[in-house]
Amino acid sequence: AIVGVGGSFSAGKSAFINSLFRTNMLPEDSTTTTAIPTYFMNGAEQQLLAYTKSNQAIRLTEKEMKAFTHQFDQNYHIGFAPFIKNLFIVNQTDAIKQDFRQLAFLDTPGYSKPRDAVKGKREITDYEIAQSQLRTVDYLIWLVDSSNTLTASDLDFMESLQNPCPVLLIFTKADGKSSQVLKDQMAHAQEVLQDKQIQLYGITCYSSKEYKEYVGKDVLPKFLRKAEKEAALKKDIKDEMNDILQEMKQYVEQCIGQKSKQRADLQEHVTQAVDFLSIRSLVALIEQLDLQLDELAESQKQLQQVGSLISRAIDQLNESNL
Ligand SMILES: Nc1nc2c(ncn2[C@@H]2O[C@H](COP(=O)(O)OP(=O)(O)O)[C@@H](O)[C@H]2O)c(=O)[nH]1
Ligand SMILES: [Mg+2]
Repeated sequence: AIVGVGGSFSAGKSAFINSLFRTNMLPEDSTTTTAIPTYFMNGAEQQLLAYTKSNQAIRLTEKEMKAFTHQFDQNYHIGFAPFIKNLFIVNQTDAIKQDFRQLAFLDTPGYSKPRDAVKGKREITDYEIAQSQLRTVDYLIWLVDSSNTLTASDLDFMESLQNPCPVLLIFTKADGKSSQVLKDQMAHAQEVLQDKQIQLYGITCYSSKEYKEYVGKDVLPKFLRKAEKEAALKKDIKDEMNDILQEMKQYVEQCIGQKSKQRADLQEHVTQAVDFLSIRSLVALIEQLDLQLDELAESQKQLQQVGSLISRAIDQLNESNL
């Protein structure tokens, strides 16, 4: 099952997932957001895949991924987010340490208010990216920085998902806060959530720094155990990830179909062209398409390969656990 992790910019989503997995694979930052929706799961081997907006699948080494998500950002003040649709991270773990067998976590961009529509042309905002990705999750963990409070835009966003899944609300960065402050936060949240179209499972406070829950007692582990148990009865996480990759593969296939058709049309024009100049520009276009078709074919191979690598990593982990 997929556990979506949402919340406003800098709520502590990446730090939260890192703390659950006891890793630092996801970049934590107070200045830039995670602009790339990232699936994070356990496996016996590390696997990293980036799926680009032009439908290329690229396997990355850890160094490459870190360079992209950390240094690239710091050095050039531009993320590689504009080019990447999704990241898939299989976190290498061993059977003893492993907690999550049937759950993949989805780190989402911190949403902010949708940017005003520019006439005619409109950019897809982080808000819409987070929204579309969180619509389909099986469980939702919603994070609020305990230095702020649960806001109307948090509530609007959650309601707008129209996802009937159980929601766990967590006040993050609880370290260093007085328990009275945290209790007040929770009480306020309980109150404003009452008549909302949200399936509230519970509310708690947590410190990702200390791996520790505050005020609430084992609310988080209970929620995760419930999710894990229910997920085991539904669909295998391996199949679920393969479904997601399958969808991407189908999309790539569609692109290949379209471009092949364009190519055939151009070819047809070449045979009918009369002057040398138009033949030359048509041929140049065909060459461009050929390059794109090569890349798409390579992308299909990568998606296929990563699909089986993810499956294998999950399988091996579960076998070693029997
Ligand atoms: N003290 C403290 N700081 C935290 C905690 N979780 C996150 N932070 C800090 O809050 C900032 C934003 O965290 P990040 O996970 O990147 O937020 P995101 O934008 O929601 O993914 C970072 O500077 C983190 O170091 C926590 O539990 N305690
Ligand atoms: Mg983040």
